[in-house]
Amino acid sequence: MDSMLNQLSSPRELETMTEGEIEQLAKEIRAFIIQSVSQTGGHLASSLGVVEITLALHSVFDFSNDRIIWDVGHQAYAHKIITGRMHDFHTLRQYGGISGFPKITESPYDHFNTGHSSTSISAALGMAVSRDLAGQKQDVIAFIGDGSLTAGLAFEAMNQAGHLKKKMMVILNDNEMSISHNVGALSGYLNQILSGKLYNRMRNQVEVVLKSVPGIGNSFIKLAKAMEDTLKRLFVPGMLFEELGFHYVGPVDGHDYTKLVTTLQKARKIDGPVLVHIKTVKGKGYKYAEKSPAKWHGASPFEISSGRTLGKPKTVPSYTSVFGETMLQLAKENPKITAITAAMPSGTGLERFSEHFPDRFFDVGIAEQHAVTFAAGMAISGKKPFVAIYSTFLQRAYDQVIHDTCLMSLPVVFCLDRAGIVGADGETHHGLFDLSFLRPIPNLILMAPADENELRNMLFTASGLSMPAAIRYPRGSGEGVPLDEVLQEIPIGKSRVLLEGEDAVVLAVGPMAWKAQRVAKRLASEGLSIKVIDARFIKPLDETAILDAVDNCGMVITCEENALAGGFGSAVLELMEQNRMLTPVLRIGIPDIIVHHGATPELQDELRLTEAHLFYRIREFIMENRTVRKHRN
Ligand SMILES: Cc1ncc(C[n+]2csc(CCOP(=O)(O)OP(=O)(O)O)c2C)c(N)n1
Repeated sequence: MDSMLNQLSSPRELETMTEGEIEQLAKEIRAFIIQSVSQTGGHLASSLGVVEITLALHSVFDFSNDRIIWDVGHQAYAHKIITGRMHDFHTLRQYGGISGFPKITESPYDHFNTGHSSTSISAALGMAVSRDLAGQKQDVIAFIGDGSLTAGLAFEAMNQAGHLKKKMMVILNDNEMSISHNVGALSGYLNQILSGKLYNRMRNQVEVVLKSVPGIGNSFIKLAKAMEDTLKRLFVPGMLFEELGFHYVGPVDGHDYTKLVTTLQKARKIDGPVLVHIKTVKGKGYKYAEKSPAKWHGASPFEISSGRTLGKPKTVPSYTSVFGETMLQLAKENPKITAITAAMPSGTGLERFSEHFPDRFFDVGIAEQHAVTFAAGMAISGKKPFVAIYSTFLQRAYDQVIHDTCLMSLPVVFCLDRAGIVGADGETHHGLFDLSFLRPIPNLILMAPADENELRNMLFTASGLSMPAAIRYPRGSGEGVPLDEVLQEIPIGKSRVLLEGEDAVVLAVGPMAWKAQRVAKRLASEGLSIKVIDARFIKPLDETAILDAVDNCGMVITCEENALAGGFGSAVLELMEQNRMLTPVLRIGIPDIIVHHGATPELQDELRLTEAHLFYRIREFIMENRTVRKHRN
């Protein structure tokens, strides 16, 4: 017999399915997700946790017309599978394949692109307002996790939604996990919310007990009644949301399909903002993911039976792990050092730091803006905070970097992991803009290590600075270079020469510097003598070294994995313009396009950033300009 999943041709068919059929379908969807992600890698645990609620939502609503915004969007695999993308699932997150996140260009069932967290309620409210202005009728739903709810953005949206009183629904998927365990007072609050029934039962029991105490019982009950409002605040489920203007429903078992359907049907009738609180198990249905949901939040290809990750073990340490180890070393020597993450203790490599220095480590939740200003508060009070945030997520905290840190020149160190192309997560996650958005900020020292040893030395250098600094480094393995045992201070604004040459100079940022050095060595066999400089500093630039090299070599090539607009190459052009230099320049970097998802080498190939491309691009540029020069002479 054909499987339920194979037979499903439209989500509308869910409405007429029996409970048993839905149960079977949920099982098949889970098996399909596990099978598929074991091959491609992807966000496993979050998607496994929301299968029943996804089916219930599609049964009650019709998302060819109604709207749903999946917050972050990493949990939307079941939604993708039942909305026509099952047969493309083997291409998930692959070059040219379907995205790991909702994409409005991919399906009419995806209504808003996501990837960064906590945007869903704002977007849903905007849609609800537009709907009403247009006199339309769709239902609008924001689906948000308890982790994503920790961001200020989500609360800003609820604040306005409670005020506007537009008809909209928020589904709060509470699995007590962000990527790691969810943190903070809100998470504690969600844990304490009792069901309505439980509240009533507790209240009745208290009454019975008090009445049975001779003398004080009745008068105490009167007092308690007078304090009802206060007591309610303690016991009524979801009071926080009620006070924000939402009608609170829940908590509901997020794996009980029938209960979910009746709850959604009732909630749908409420005219105004309603929040449905569901409790789910992250990783549901795959024992390894249920046991270690943080580890299985994002999975590399794996063997299903053992949960073992496939592929060769990495021999060269990643930038992330070198960062984590160096932070530990620095913190042992300098008690002023603190470390801050916005819900990414493992992704940023700070887990060991958190174990060794629990008092000096802070996971602030998904709250990048707060993370930065919180660090600034520590810095102005004599601490040396290191804020570890992926390049793409620091975009959230731009004003805090400028207004709360750099304008006061506070000694915060921004550690930007995942700078450059990140691969399978795609357009929302590439770190392609940080050089452009950080470069104009006064007082900020901006560095990029060419290898993991330089990362260590830059961290050490930054630890001694009395002003703000940012260090950007890529995802994945380092260059495999030996690590200095004794950390070296790097003079601020000083580059280093990786190769001497006379025909042209390559000025490169980050690991592009070693790439360029290898390319230049190959070009030497074609008779071209190319100087290669590891810029190290994007700000301040090593002006003397750059101007000398430009003067001596006569042709300049800049290399960076950052947007060409406003990046390192732009900085070099500005320097040349200030010095009236008309030397030919080739800027290699990311053009003004959206870089999609795929394996990093494939994307680098498309963007002509691989060593092979650099070889031809640099050779062509030198040849062209030599011919022009000959003609002029
Ligand atoms: C602004 C931003 N910061 C950090 C992240 C990285 N991130 C992706 S998912 C996630 C946890 C989300 O937790 P939750 O919303 O509870 O969803 P769950 O995975 O538990 O289903 C984090 C921190 C992000 N996507 N966006």
